Amino acid sequence: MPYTIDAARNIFPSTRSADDIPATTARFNQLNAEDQLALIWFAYLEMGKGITIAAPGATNMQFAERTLDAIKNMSPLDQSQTMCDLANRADTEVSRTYATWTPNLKLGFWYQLGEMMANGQVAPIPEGYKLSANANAVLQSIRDLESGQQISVLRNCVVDMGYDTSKMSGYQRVSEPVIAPKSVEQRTPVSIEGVANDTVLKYMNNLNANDFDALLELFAADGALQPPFRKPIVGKEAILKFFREECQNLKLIPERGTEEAPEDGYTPIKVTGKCQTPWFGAAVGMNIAWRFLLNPDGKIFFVAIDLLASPKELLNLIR
Ligand code: 45D
Repeated sequence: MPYTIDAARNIFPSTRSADDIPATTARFNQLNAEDQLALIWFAYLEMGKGITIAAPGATNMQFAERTLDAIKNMSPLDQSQTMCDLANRADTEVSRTYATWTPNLKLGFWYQLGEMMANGQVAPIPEGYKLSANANAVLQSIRDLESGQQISVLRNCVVDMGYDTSKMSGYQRVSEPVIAPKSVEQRTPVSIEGVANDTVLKYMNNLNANDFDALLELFAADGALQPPFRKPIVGKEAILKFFREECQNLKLIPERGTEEAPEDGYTPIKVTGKCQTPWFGAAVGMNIAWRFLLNPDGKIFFVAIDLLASPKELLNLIR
């Protein structure tokens, strides 16, 4: 019987992902807007002592520029209100514009707002702001996470803000420009202890080179990719859109893996290792598992990317 995507999601079921991330995100989303903004501010300040975030490039921010300027020109009261509206997912012009942006644009926008809050151009979190007991508990949970999990929670919080796109019609999604793939001389091929499979190696190398067209060739027509804590993205067109919007300049550092015997022609392969985001570079290495299922033609029928519960999981290659 050929595999379904639902069945494929369960390959290597002993893989433990970092469930604290969705749990903490859900608790954050229960807080009121003032608490949300203040909590992120405090978390961001504390994290900033240990790791530096890379400023987004100017070309990448051109789409958020008008909104940032509009906020800069508001009264401090309106600035605070605008930020609360974003956290409340209120129906305002700024919240609607924000909702059309890709995650990286949303992060870059908040990066700039944070700078402006620090230098006095935008209303800061009031001095002496006291978090509610619930908000304090969420902040403590974030402190207790490893850094790769902390930045994942922050990213989730930012991505969830703004008006609900499902209530908007006829809008155009706004994303950063797509950069050219790395030239052949600039590429450094990966090697994976225990895995020599060509499709898997090419997956890593093409993603590291931003070569999304070549990467897409590795997928089956009905193939799917499941990002951490998300539903599978199904079909080549949707996968290419995802790569262009959310996967530029990632660094995949696979370490080891295992290739199982095919079942009905479908080969399960698990790889573990690190992944770096351009926002934090080598300062934050996220512990990742890739769970591949290749079809009888050697194409990717399914791949799940999991953020692992702990570094110990990097050694878990059992079925
Ligand atoms: O509200 O193989 C203030 C895939 C206070 C692709 C603020 C992948 C007020 C396939 C501080 C101003 C992508 C799935 C806010 C692999 C306020 C594949 C600002 C995995 C919000 C491996 C806050 C990739 C700010 C992965 C500026 C796992 C926060 C990538 C900034 C993971 C937070 C990337 C930032 C992650 C977080 C990036 C920049 C988790 C970035 C996180």
